[in-house]
Amino acid sequence: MTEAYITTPIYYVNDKPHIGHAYTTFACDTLARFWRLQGKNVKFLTGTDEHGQKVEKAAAVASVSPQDFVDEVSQTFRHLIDKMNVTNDDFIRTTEPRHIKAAQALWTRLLTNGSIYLGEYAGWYAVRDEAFYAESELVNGKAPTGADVEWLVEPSYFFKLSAYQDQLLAYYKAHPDFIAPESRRNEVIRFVEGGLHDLSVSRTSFKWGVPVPGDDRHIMYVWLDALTNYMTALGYPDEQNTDFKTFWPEAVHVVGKDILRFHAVYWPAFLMAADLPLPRQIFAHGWWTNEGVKISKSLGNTIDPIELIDTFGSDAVRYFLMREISFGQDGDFSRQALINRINSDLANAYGNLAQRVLSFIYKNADAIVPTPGELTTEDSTFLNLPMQFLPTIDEMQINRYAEGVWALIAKANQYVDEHKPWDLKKTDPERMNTVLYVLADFIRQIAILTQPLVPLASAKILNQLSVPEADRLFSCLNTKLRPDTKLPEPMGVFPRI
Ligand code: ME8
Repeated sequence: MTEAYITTPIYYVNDKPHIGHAYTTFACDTLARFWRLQGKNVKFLTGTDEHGQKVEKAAAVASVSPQDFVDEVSQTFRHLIDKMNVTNDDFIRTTEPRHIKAAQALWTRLLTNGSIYLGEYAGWYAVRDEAFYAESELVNGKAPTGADVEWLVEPSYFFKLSAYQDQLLAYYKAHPDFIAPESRRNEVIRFVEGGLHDLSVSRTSFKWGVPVPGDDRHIMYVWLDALTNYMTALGYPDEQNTDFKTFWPEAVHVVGKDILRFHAVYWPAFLMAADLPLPRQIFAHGWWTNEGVKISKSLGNTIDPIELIDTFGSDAVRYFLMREISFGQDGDFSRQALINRINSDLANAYGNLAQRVLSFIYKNADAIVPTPGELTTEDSTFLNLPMQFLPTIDEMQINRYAEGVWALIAKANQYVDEHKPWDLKKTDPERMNTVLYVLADFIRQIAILTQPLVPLASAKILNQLSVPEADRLFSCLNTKLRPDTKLPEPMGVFPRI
C-alpha cells in the first residue's frame, strides 16, 4: 500500500474562519478522500496557528488571556470542519505540549549545529503597533498606520538562510515537482536567485510564543514554530516513530499563494539545516475574490462558510469551490454562480438522473435491482465508460476530474432519454429491465466516482442502491450490481434552489 500525507496550512486564530480557509480545507479533504478510494494509506492534517503578536493583540482587544482566547477561537475552526464533513486524521494546535516540544527540539538542533546564531535586529519600530517596519514601508517618517516610529536595536537569533541559496536552487532543479504549479515554482526560483538574507527567528518585544530553549527572554519566530506542526503530528522529535518514518517523506503541503515563500524557501532551508528529509511537494493554490473584490475584513466582505453550508449544504459548497476554478488559479466567488452550479450540475444533472431512474425502479420493478437480459453492444459500450474513465487527479487538477465525471452523468441522462424505460414498460418489459439494470449499475459507478466531490450525496445514492460499504472503493468500479437486490425507497439528494 502506498502512503500519502496531506496538510492544510494551520490557520491563525486571531479571527473567525472565512471562505478562503474552507477552500483549502475542502481541497485537501477532496484529495484525501480520493487517495483513500484509490487504496492509499492517507494521513490528513489540519489545525490552528495560535502564537504570535496578532493573536496576542486580538486577545488583548477581547480582554481575555491569550490562552483563553485561542481555546475559544480554535473551537470555531473545529466546528467549521465538522460542518464541512472533513475527514482529517488529526487536528493540531501549536499551543499543545506535543508541539512546543517539537518546535523546541528543532530549534535546539539548529542552534547546536551552528545554523542559528545570536545577533542584533535593527529596524523601525512602532510601540503603538508593536511592530517593525521596513524603511520602504514608512509614510512621511511614520508607520503606515500613522504611529510614531523609533530606530530600535534588539537582540535576536538569526537563521543562516543566506547559506542555502545554492542548495535550494539545486534542489528545485533536481525535483521539478517540489513546487507546483509551475508558474509559482518559477516565482520562487526568481526570488531565491535574487539572494537570501539571514532570517530573524526570535522576538523579545512580545511574549506569546514558544520560549527559546535556554534563553527565555526570547520567543521563537511564529513561522519557525508554525511550520514545525507538520512534523509534530507525526511524532517528531521521535524520528523513529513509525508515522514519521512512513509519512514524512510523502508530505504534500497545500497552501495559498500568500504563504508560498515560507513553505518553499524557509521551510526546506530549515529542514536542510536540520538534516531532515524534505516534504514531497508544496502546492500553492490561487486566491478567491468576492464578486470581483479582494476579500478583507476591513472591507467587510468576508464570506462566512458556516452560513453558506447552513444554506446550501456542505456537498454543494464543496462541489462549487472544487469545480468552479482550476486548482492553482485565482477565482471569483458569487452567490449566483454557486446557485447556478447547484441547479445545473447537482439538481438537474446528477440529482435528476438518480431520482428518475431509482424511483422508476422502485415503482415499476418491485423495488429490486432488475435482472438484465442480453446487453446490446451499445449497452456494453455505455456501461464500460466509467470503468474506462480510470479515476486520476493528475497535477492536483480536481476540477478536471469533476468535469470528467459530470460528462459521464450527461451521457447517462442521454441514455435514459434515448431508451425511454417508461415506453418500454408498455412495449417490451424485458428490455425495460435490461435498460434499468444498465442504468442502475452505471449510477452505482458514478456514485463511487463522485464520493470525493459530494461525499454525503454519494453515500445516499450508494445506500439507495444497497451497495455495501466495503464495495465503494475505486477498485470496485468493475464489479457488478447484484440483480434481485432489494432497494429502499429513493429520496431526492440535491434540492433545487
Ligand atoms: O497564513 N482565497 O494563516 P491564515 C484562497 N497561520 N485561500 C485563502 C484566502 C482567499 N481569499 N484567504 C485565506 C496563515 N486563504 C498561517 C499559516 S502554516 C504553517 C501557517 C487560505 O489564517 C489559504 O490557504 O492567514 C491561505 O494560505 C491561508 O488561508 C492563510 O490562512
